[in-house]
Amino acid sequence: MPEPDVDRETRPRTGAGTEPGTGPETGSGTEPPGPFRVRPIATRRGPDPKQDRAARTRLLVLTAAAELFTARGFRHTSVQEVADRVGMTKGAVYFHYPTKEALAVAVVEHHYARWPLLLAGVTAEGHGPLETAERLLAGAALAFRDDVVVQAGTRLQVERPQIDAELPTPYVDWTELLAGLLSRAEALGELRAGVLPRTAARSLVAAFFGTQHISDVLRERADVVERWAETAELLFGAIRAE
Ligand code: LUB
Repeated sequence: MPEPDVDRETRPRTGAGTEPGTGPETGSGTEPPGPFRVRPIATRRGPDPKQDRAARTRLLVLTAAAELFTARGFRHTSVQEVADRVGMTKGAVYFHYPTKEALAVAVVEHHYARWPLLLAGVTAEGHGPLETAERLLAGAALAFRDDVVVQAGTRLQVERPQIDAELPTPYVDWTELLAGLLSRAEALGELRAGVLPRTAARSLVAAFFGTQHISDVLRERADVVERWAETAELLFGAIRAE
């Protein structure tokens, strides 16, 4: 008999997933869909203090939910606990996120919205594609250690069978991003002969996921950066051309 969800008796669910305005504010909404297909959110036209305050409140609630989801998981986190953590009423939280599922979807979307920012930063450094892939994953390891929204999104993706909402498909965007970089590396002769870019990309994602998970279970990710660095040295050493 599955454990009761501490929050199942919440308000009757409105629309599946999340309400408009609860996902990450992402740029102009016209970005071409690429890896980490984060739902574009209606942009704000000009300074609107009321909307800015609402956006700040949403982020406050989302961060509190991320802290609780990371520590306790989806089932054992109640919307009342999220409200208490930010000093709001449950009703006020529901105004921004109509269900706990909507909160979970928003947290996972904010998790993925981190990566285009990381990608832009590393890309701006102007390294070759293989070096870019290596630095991207090293940057991700730092985020897994230090960013509670990244940590919460990861736990929620593992608990997705318990969450009655449509969550983004995990792992596929990182695989696509790395496969693209490794294909370019191959074209530039940066890859060892016989290394298949998409195969190597899948292996890197699997190794990264495993490394961060083990570090989480054993050390709450305190050593994830060091653990990934040693795994990355092995894997990139194996795929890099002599
Ligand atoms: C990454 C997680 C945790 C993959 O892409 C994803 O969905 C991921 C969350 O589900 O690790 C490794 C880069």
